[in-house]
Amino acid sequence: MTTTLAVTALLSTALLLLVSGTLSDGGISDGYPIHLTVYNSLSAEANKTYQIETAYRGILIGAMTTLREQDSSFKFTFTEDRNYGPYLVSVNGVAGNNEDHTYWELLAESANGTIIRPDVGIGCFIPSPNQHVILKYTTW
Ligand code: B12
Ligand SMILES: *[C@@H]1O[C@H](CO)[C@@H](O)[C@H](O)[C@H]1NC(C)=O
Ligand SMILES: *[C@@H]1O[C@H](CO)[C@@H](O)[C@H](O)[C@H]1NC(C)=O
Repeated sequence: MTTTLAVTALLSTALLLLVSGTLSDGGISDGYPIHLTVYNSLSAEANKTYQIETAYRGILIGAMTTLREQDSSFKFTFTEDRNYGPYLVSVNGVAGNNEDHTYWELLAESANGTIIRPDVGIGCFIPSPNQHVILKYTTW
């Protein structure tokens, strides 16, 4: 009887620690907006900027997929690379290709205004709240 009680007490404590541990990780957090600019540096076409709602620490491709569902003026296609995940092929009907050495480059503005080139693709990049993300059609 005493053993059962002791074990139960121990288990409850463990469970309590587990729960409080999870909660101190932040619990359930809200998503946030980000800004996405589509910039074709190889044409005179005007930039397009969209505001997207992301999940809390969600990946960029998820926010892009939501935007595509909500706004028919925004389109994109990608292929799946086994090592690096989704490769962005086209945005709004404009596709990169190997012959012309064109591609969609992923850029992001950091908090101090510097434009960085993330070292991962759209399937791994996690935009921060209100971050300005740029999809730039360019050459390599
Ligand atoms: C050349 C190259 C490119 C070229 C590919 C041109 C071409 N068609 O040949 C260009 C300039 C287009 C490119 C673009 C990008 N790249 Co790159 N690229 C490389 C590099 C230097 C060599 C790849 C290669 O030729 N391998 C040999 C061939 C035989 O193997 P392969 O499997 O067929 O290679 C293909 C894939 O690597 C693919 N690819 C290239 N880059 C990327 C990036 C992503 C996210 C995906 C899914 C696929 C992919 O294109 C290659 C040719 O088809 C590698 C680094 C390295 N030294 O390996 C980085 C590398 C693969 N690229 C990387 C990145 C981050 C990018 C960009 C996201 C950069 C950016 N911020 O815009 C973009 C992709 C954006 C998009 N549209 O989705 C990272 C990926 C890391 C990761 N875990 O996500 C690497 C590892 C470099 C790094 N920074 O560490 N890249
Ligand atoms: C389009 O956006 C890019 C990246 O933010 C910027 O450098 C460029 O000046 C913009 N072009 C126009 C015409 O606004
Ligand atoms: C801006 O911030 C980035 C990291 O977010 C850093 O690497 C860079 O040095 C900073 N640049 C300036 C001018 O402060």
